[in-house]
Amino acid sequence: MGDIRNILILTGAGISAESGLATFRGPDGLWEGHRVEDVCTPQAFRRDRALVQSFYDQRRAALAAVVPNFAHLALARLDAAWPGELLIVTQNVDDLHERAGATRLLHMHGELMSALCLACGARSRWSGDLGDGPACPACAAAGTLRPDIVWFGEIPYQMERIEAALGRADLFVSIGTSGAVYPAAGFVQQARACGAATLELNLEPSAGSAWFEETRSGPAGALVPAWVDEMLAR
Ligand code: BV8
Repeated sequence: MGDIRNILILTGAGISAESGLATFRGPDGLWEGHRVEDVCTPQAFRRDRALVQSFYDQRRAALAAVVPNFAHLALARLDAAWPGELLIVTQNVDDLHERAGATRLLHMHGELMSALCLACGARSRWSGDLGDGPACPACAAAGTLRPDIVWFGEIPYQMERIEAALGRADLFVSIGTSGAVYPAAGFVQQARACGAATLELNLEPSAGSAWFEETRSGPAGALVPAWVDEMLAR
């Protein structure tokens, strides 16, 4: 691996698994509780608002009972110490990266702890339920708040910022994602096309493993701290 200054790190549900949050496609996957079409599309929200609101209300409430794991803490340590550019692009909607101390971070698929107003478009920090139709903090309209989550068919947040970072990256690292959902699953190809080195840290090979120059298999709680130690020793 040549000289590395700019790092882009993509994370998925696998990095939060050891904190006790279910992944989407594992044996206990969230989706198995629901068909994805029933809870993760705008159509589902229009068809059964109460079901979708309660699905996200339950997940938002569950955050209070979990804490960041060694993988989140190691990435925050790298974020604080790395002198070059570093950006954590997470597909996760939990707040564990922030709670571990990461700052150079963006949620491309939104956040459980944020509510989006269908009336005024404002995004507000939110920790309670949305199912009971609370008023929007910005425009006071009642019953217009939806989860600030990017559903299938919706455009992920901050794509321009992500594309720009991919173009500058010397190293692209993917942690705990199955590579099942686009555009995130295509980032490794874009990074390679721009000359970045590529590394996958995952419990098992993912759909995109063949695109990575190096893949390491194991739990993120062990692989990520070891990798961060390597980077900070360079
Ligand atoms: C868009 C928020 C246009 C919701 C999510 C046909 C072909 C290609 C694409 C499409 C197609 N038809 C439709 C599309 C587009 C579609 C898509 O990709 N569909 C797929 C299903 C084919 N995508 C979209 O609609 C996206 N929008 O395309 O807009 C556009 C694009 C660009 C520019 C302009 C316009 C929007 C998709 C967003 C959906 N929202 N999440 C919520 O959280 O409730 S998706 C959700 O699943 C995640 O956010 C993540 O992105 C995705 C995959 O989940 P993972 O995080 O990877 O988790 P998973 O369970 O799958 O895997 C866990 C991994 O961890 C496993 O590999 C496992 O081995 C590993 N692991 C487990 N334990 C550990 C571990 N690893 C380490 N340690 C452990 N302990």
